[in-house]
Amino acid sequence: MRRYAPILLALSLTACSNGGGAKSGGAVAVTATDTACTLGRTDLAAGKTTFDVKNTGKDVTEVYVYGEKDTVLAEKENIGPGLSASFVADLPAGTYEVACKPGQKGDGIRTSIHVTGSGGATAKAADRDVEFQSHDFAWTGLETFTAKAGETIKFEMENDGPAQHEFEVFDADGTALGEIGPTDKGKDGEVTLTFAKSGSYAYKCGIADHEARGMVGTFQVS
Ligand SMILES: [Cu+2]
Repeated sequence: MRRYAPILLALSLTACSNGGGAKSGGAVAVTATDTACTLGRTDLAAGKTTFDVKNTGKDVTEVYVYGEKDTVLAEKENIGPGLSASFVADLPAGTYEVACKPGQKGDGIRTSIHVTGSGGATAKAADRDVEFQSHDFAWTGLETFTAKAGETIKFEMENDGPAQHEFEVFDADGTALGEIGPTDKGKDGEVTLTFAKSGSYAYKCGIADHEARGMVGTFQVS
């Protein structure tokens, strides 16, 4: 940790000298219809931002924040017609895409967002990488996985298929931490997560009935 301190200091000084533009805070309104995904603003300050989603369409929708290679940094699923839902993304400086997915499928309707300043949970470099495989209907390589509180882990999943699979992680309170989104057979997916608290964390595949078929598990953070 110590060796990063000078870099973080430099970034925060830069952010201050850039003026107030990136500081405009508050929630980002996302209006999702069956054919559009409109964001209240696309310039965000680094750190935690709440996305307030309103689904004014006729279809169930979901909203994702994607990083590089479509890494899922935050998401909210199952937002019914006429309903609202909120989620928080803790983003470091960079360019991302917000996608609404009417019908909860496909690549979604995407808008680029720009984040400036210092902060954001996923800015941390991973302490270690964990590679594992998914297949129908289980994962291989996580059997003995444990972590220490405060650790940042980069999970790299290779999907041996044949079906698409996901890897969703929840903390001891049941809060979604992040996920590797739907990954096709033969493809790789990754997500970097920081485990702030100790406890029993759960993971599952959110596709169709895969959880009921056994794609669910837990690991301990001590
Ligand atoms: Cu699956």
